[in-house]
Amino acid sequence: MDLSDDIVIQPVIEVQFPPVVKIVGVGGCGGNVAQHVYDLGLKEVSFAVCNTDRKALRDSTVPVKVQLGDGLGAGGDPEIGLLVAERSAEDIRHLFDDDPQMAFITAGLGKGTGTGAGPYVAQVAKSCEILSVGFVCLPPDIEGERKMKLAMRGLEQMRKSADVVIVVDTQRIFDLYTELTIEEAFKKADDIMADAAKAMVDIVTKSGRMTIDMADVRTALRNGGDVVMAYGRASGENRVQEALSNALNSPLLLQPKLSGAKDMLLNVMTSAEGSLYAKELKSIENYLREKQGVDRSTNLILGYMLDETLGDDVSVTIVATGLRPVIRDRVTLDMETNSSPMDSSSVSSDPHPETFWNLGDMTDEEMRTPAYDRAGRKRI
Ligand SMILES: Nc1nc2c(ncn2[C@@H]2O[C@H](COP(=O)(O)OP(=O)(O)OP(=O)(O)O)[C@@H](O)[C@H]2O)c(=O)[nH]1
Ligand SMILES: [Mg+2]
Repeated sequence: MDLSDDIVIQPVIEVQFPPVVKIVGVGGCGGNVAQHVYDLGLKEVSFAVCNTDRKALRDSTVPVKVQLGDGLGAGGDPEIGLLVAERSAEDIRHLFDDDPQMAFITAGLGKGTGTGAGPYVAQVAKSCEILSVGFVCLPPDIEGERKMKLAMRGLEQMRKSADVVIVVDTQRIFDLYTELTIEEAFKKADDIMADAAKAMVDIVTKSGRMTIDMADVRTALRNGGDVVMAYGRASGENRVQEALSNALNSPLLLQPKLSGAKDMLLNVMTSAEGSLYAKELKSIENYLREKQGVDRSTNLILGYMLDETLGDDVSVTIVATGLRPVIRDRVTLDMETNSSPMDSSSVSSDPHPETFWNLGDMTDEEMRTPAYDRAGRKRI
């Protein structure tokens, strides 16, 4: 008998899995952050950039690009940023055709494109049933009060549009790292974004004894508001405490402590060789209770997974919701109340109720209708 009669050779089918995370950079800053993370070559992450600035799009090596408007910029006006994004609604929707589980929409707030179009893109991701994370950078003091005010309004808008928001305060980076060049300082913000994306990919792709899966992440983050995502790694006798403190004592975290967190995902990873000891688990609990003031009201989801690249190290990733960032303690932003120190929750009321600032309440149908039609006027 000819052996080949019985053997059915299956064709090799290449299965393309959707990426875990998509990073969409909106505007100049957003595009820079996305570019930096793209250059790191992370697995399971797809990338796109949207901008009103054709030059910036031309210079980007991120493979998917959406030009908003005529390509000549938004002139620092968030309403223009929003209008041109609405006109490109279909292109923006197609950005999510690769069906990621989570999308980070990254934008610098205070000018036109990121502030206006960033929340819109975040809302589109959310309307596609993708967990939508806004990752925003606030302007440094030197750019003045007007930019900061616009930024705070953009932040409120992002809070309405995305499931959760991570805030990076660029001025804080400049204050802390006075000896760094501007480029190096910006890279600090880029690194926070990269760590957050990597942490999410690890959570979803690694396996282990106690896994956290995407459903857990969704439960914790759906409409979770402001979120802390922190990552730390350490080795040695006190590796667990040190990894936790590397993650949580970062001066760039705008939430001073985790006490009061609503939901918390805590993912611990080691290699099989460097496995976690029971006493180390106890010291994690002690650290969170004693040093961070986390009590039993926080819904803690614990994961323990294996990553063979870690050797003797332990890594911890913490994602906590329900903690408002403390944004600045020296800039007075609310002219009416003159209140300082300022928490971002005290942003004053909305001067443009008909357009930009009401995006969060829009229906899907309204999202596809340009604002100039909704408001009965043409701006551009
Ligand atoms: N952290 C960080 N902030 C940046 C970067 N580039 C710009 N910014 C800040 O982000 C804010 C918004 O700036 P851009 O992103 O350039 O503005 P845009 O969204 O392109 O808006 P228009 O140019 O008006 O269309 C400003 O306050 C900048 O200081 C960057 O690479 N990293
Ligand atoms: Mg720009």
